[in-house]
Amino acid sequence: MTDTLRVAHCSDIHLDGDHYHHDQYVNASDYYREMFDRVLEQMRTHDPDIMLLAGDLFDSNQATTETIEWSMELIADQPCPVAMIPGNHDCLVEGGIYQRYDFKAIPNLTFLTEEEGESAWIEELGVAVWGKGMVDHSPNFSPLGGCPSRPDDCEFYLGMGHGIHVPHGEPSHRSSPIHMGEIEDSPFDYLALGHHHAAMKLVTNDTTAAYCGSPTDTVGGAATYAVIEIEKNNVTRLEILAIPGTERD
Ligand SMILES: [Mn+2]
Repeated sequence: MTDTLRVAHCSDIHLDGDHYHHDQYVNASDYYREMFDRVLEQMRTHDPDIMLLAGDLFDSNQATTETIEWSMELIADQPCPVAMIPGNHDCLVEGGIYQRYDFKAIPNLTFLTEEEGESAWIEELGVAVWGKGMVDHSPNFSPLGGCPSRPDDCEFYLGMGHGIHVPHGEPSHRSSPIHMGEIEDSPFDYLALGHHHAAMKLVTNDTTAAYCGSPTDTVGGAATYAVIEIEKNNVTRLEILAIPGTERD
């Protein structure tokens, strides 16, 4: 078992999106697919023990069969365990992608889909990972609500959540709120967040969390992902990194 857990965190890929058109792509969806491929390639350069995908892999539940099957093969091809939650764009609606395609059959993928939240173990790493499956992106959905305390026998405890960051003192009428107080009180060594496309580090005395940004949106200044190193209850590295060549002037 490892003493230092290396984590690579990506979110908000929005496969089959059509928000960005680039001259070099005939179809907008080609851009999203290429950037998912490229961010995984970048993440692999850090030799991660585990990859986390924190929601919105797809831009909508109308993604094409070709893109869905391509993404399943790409996830399966990664050389390490991958943990994933759905987001608001690919939430667990009736007839949605994750009902039609069995992502849980991907051997290296831990897909957390319970509406009340669920924990899974990646035994070979001593990792427990917790997350929720979003069904309804509404003010009533609390992405971190009810997260369980740290299991006694895990070496590393990871959390995942997809929703809007609510700083201290702000009203909470937004859908899928993640309050700063909840982040501070959360029991995880690292909390991987998704939904904001601009990366944001949220580090307190007790918890290290981050929105890693998006590999397909440069709203935060570049297309980004995060790399984290954890040494037994102590995060020693949290870096937001840009996919080379995506930095905006
Ligand atoms: Mn989202």
